[in-house]
Amino acid sequence: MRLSKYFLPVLKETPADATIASHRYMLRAGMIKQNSAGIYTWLPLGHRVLKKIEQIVREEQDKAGAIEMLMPTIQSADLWKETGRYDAYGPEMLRITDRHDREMLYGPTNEDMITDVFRSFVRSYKDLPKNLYHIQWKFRDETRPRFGVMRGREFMMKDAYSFDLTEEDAVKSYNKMFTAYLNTFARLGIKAVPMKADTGPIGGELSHEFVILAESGESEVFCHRDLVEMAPPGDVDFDGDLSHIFEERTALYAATEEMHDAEEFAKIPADKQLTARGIEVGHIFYFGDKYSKPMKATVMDSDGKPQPVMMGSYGIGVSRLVGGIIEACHDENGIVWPKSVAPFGVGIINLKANDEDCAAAASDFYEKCKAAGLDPLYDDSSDRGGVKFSRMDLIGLPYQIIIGPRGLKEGIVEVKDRATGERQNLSPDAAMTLLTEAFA
Ligand code: 5CA
Repeated sequence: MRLSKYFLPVLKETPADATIASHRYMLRAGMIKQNSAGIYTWLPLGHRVLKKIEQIVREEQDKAGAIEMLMPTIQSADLWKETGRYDAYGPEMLRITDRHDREMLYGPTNEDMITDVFRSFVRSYKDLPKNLYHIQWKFRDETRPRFGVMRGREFMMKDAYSFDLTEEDAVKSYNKMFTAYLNTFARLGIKAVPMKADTGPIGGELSHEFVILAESGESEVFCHRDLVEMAPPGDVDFDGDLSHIFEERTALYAATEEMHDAEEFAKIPADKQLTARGIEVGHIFYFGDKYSKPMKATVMDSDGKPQPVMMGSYGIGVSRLVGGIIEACHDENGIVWPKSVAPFGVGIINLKANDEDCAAAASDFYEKCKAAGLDPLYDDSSDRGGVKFSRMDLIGLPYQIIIGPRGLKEGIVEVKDRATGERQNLSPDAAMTLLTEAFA
C-alpha cells in the first residue's frame, strides 16, 4: 500500500480523555474513531489488525475441532424468557422493540440462541461431541465503557459452545478449548495466564479467565510466577487426552480478584508469589445443563432415554485484544506490533520523495516486498523526514526500511527493527533477505 493512496488519519495531539497507552495510540495512529460512548468505527489500519487477530483465533478454533457458523446480532426476547435470563440480565442488555411491538435485543452473548439451534437439529448422542462457534459483534450497555476498545459497548467476540452427553465428556471439550486458547494467545504474541474465575451471568462452576498481565489492567490478579513463563502446548492431538495440559497449569495457583484465596496463595514460596493487574482477554465456562434443561435440549442416550446435553461456552474478546496486545507491546514512541498481527509487515520510508533516484529505488523495493508477500506500507508522501519517522514508529510495523540519497550512492538502505531499535546498513538485496527470513 502506498501511503498517498491509503487512509491513515494520524492525530498530532494526544486525545485528552484517553488515559491508557492503547487507547491513546489507537486514536493517534488512526486505527479507530469513537462514534458514541463505547462504540467505534474501525478505520483501515485498526481493521487490518482486527482481521488478523480474528483469523488466528479462527485457525486455532478449527484445529481444535470447533465448527464455524454465524448467528445474528439481533435476537428475539422469547429464547431469553425460556432460560429466565431476560429479566436476570438487567440493564446491561440493550432491549429493542420492533414495529410489531415484538421484544428484541442486541445479543450480549449467545448461549440461549445456540441451545435453540442445537435442539432444532440434534437428536442422538451419536452426533456428539459438537462444538459450534461464531465471531460476531456483541452489545453490552456497560455502566462505564472506557479505555477505548478494551471495555466497549459494541465489541467483537469469538464465542464457542460445546455439547456433550456426559459431564466427563464435557470436561474433555473444556480441555480442548483450554489448550486451543494457550496456543491462540501465544500466536498473537502475548502471554495470557489461565486463572480460576467467577462465572457471573453465564453461570456454572468451572471457569477460567485468560489474563494478560499489564499495569493498566482493570482488576487485580494473583498467581505463581512460573505459570507466566510456561511454553504453549503447540501441536497436539485434539482427539487425544489433553488433561495433562490442563492439570500442569491448574496445579499452580492463579486466581482473579473474586476467586482469590489468601491462605492458598500464602503456600506459594514468597519469591514465586506474583500480584499484578490483569486484562481479561478470554473466558471459558462449563455450566452443564443450565440452558439445556429449561430449553429441553435433549439427546437420546444409548438406552434411548432423553438426556439434557452438557454444555460449556468459550469466549475470546477479539476487539479487546487489539487494545490488550498494545498494552503489552508498546514503548514511548508508539505501538510495537508482534509480527503475527501487525497491520503491515514492513514500512518503507522514502526520505526524499522528489528525488528521482530515491523514488525509483523505494518503488522498486516496495514492488519486491509486495511480490514476496511482505505486505509493505510505502510512505511516498512529501512530509519531512522527522514526521515520517515518528509516524512509522507510532504505527509500530515490525521493520522499517529507510531509503535516502546518501545511502543510495553507496548502494545501501537502512533497516530498523522497531522492537529493539537496532539499525543496520544493508544492500537492498540483503535487506530483502533479512525481511523474508524474519517473516518465514
Ligand atoms: N458467552 C460467554 C463465553 S462465549 C461470554 O460471554 N463470556 S464473557 O462475558 O466472559 O465474554 C467473553 C470475552 O469477551 C471476555 O473475556 C472479554 O475478553 C470480552 N469482553 C467482554 N465484555 C467486553 C466489553 N465490554 N468490551 C470488550 N470486550 C469484552
